[in-house]
Amino acid sequence: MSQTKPTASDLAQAEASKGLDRRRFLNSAALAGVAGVGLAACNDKPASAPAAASAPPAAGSATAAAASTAVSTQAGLHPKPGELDVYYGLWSGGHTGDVRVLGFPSGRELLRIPCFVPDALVGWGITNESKAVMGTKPDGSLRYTVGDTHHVHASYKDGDYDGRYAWVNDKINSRIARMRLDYFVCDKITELPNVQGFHGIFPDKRDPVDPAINHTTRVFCGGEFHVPLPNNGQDLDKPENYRAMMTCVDAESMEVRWQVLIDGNCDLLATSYDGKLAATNQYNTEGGVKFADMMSAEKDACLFYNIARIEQAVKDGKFKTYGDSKVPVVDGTKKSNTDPKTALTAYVPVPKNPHGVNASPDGKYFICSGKLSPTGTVIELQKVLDWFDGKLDDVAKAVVADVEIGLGPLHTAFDGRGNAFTTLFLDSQVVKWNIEAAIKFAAGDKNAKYVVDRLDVHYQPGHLNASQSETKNADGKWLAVGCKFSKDRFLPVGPLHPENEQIIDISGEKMILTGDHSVRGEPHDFIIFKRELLRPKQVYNIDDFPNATKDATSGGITRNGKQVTVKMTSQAPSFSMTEFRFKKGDIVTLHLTNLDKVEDLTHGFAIPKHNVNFIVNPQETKSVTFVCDKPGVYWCYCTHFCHALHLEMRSRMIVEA
Ligand code: K7E
Ligand code: CUA
Ligand code: CA
Repeated sequence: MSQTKPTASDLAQAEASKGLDRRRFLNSAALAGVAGVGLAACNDKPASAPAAASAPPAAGSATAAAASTAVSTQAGLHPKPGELDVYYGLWSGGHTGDVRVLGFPSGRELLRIPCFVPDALVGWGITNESKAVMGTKPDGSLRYTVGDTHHVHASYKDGDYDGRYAWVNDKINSRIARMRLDYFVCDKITELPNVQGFHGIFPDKRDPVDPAINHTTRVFCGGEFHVPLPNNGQDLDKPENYRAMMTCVDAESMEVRWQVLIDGNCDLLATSYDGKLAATNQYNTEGGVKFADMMSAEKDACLFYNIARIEQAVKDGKFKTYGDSKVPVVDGTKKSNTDPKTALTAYVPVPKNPHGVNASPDGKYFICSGKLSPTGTVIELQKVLDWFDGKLDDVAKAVVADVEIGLGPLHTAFDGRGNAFTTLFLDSQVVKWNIEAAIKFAAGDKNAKYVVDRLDVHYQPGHLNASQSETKNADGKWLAVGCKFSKDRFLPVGPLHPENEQIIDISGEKMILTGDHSVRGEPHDFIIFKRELLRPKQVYNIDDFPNATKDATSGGITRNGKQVTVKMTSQAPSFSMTEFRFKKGDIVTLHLTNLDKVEDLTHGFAIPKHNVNFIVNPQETKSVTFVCDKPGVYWCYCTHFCHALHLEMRSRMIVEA
């Protein structure tokens, strides 16, 4: 025990002794940001009874989870040395622009998959291959070096993940990245036209028309910010002409298939298990550009897209294009879609400024969170389909429950046993509630106790997700919660705190908090799924690389004027060339093939003073292009520990004047 350095708990105690109530302080700080914009209730509950004050009447029996001393007995929580995790987690990295791979339930970080932003470990943004994926300017430099990933989702087959792909959004530059889940690498990035603030993303789960196609073929992308169309300097001061769109991208080709012009700002996105519907939760259906204008209407919408009808409209030529984009855009605005028989879209009214829409694993419901309203809204998908079929007179009747669950509800996960788990940002809690009981309560049965449990989390949770929650095989074992503020939960490291990804055992009636995992900022959404759904490969197939050098003797240097091509190999502990010579002004493209076939035998290749470093995994080929502008000797060396003679693994690059 240290007598000199304060620990985090010392600090917490010191603060508590100053009379500062941490939980209440956090709540009032968070509330300050939304004061005066119509928040439905005021949270002034005492810290000792966190569940009581904000609980709706129906939650009378819910007890304060802080009092719980239950201990999780589920297997896998603390894997012993050498034991593997049971689940993979794919985490968005936020504005680090990457995707993180975590093992669960241990919470161990296994890998970061660079997508939109350069990565120094693997040389993403340095190699020619990664630059081609990321996109370059005419001079060969990267078009963008910033990104903001929020939502990561994987491809489906038969309602569960098939281990082929995952997709993630870049909110800053409206790009979608695809990752191959066999090699855990980003292989394609597409920039979406006509939109800004691409936020929600979700693959379809089966084809809307062809029942034989029971896997993902499209990925839907919600555009959040309103922009002029085309956004080329016109209509700058006519916000009434600004619009957002929902975009459909082909899962295989990654080409943009079509877009839908809509009212409001798309936030999150969900897709139905039957493939027929996608939905975005819309805020700012008022179309305001100023803060107060965006919150003036009492209701916003959960906006449903009839995918088959939209694609028929595109086929029938009922679309426009904007600016330089050739992408067909159909009209999904509210005023053009009032006749259910022909409507492409349906605007289901939900309390204002919703955040988050999630599909229940039984395929029946979409749940929208209120954010500014303390409610969860349950929408029955069959009723939305009935409206499109002319069998329901008012689409608002698709809402089968709109129940109070707590302050600042954002995102919802499921246990596959009929329960929903929603993050309460302002209450710093997760609320567990039963969907069928909520529907009964909404139908008038005031004895229906829909709130099952509440648990304090630390602090201000954004996304949460449960193991397998976004598949029809939700297994109700673990719940992870991405807490946006970690405050006192970890050793202080200066002003920038890590996020706190907490893990909760949800196998029983009561939730049990089992772990805090610090993560580098700034993850948002994530998915957790069984490890057996993936079949990762640890060695590449050399034939997949057209520029591979297949043995150590067949490489070499070829010159065409100032353009020089080097083909070389690595095999522990040496490179196939120990020396190469260039002339000042040469433009060199160097292809490096790693001939090692042994799993885990990765080499690096760094060239001092030339801004080059990258790795090659077993049987992989990568290339870099650089200019020899400074005569001298440069020791190229292996940066990735590979062998007892790793330090000796180098080549002498000579640049003659
Ligand atoms: Cu709630 Cu971008 Cu999914 Cu963040 S969003 S938390
Ligand atoms: Cu090769 Cu280190
Ligand atoms: Ca934070």
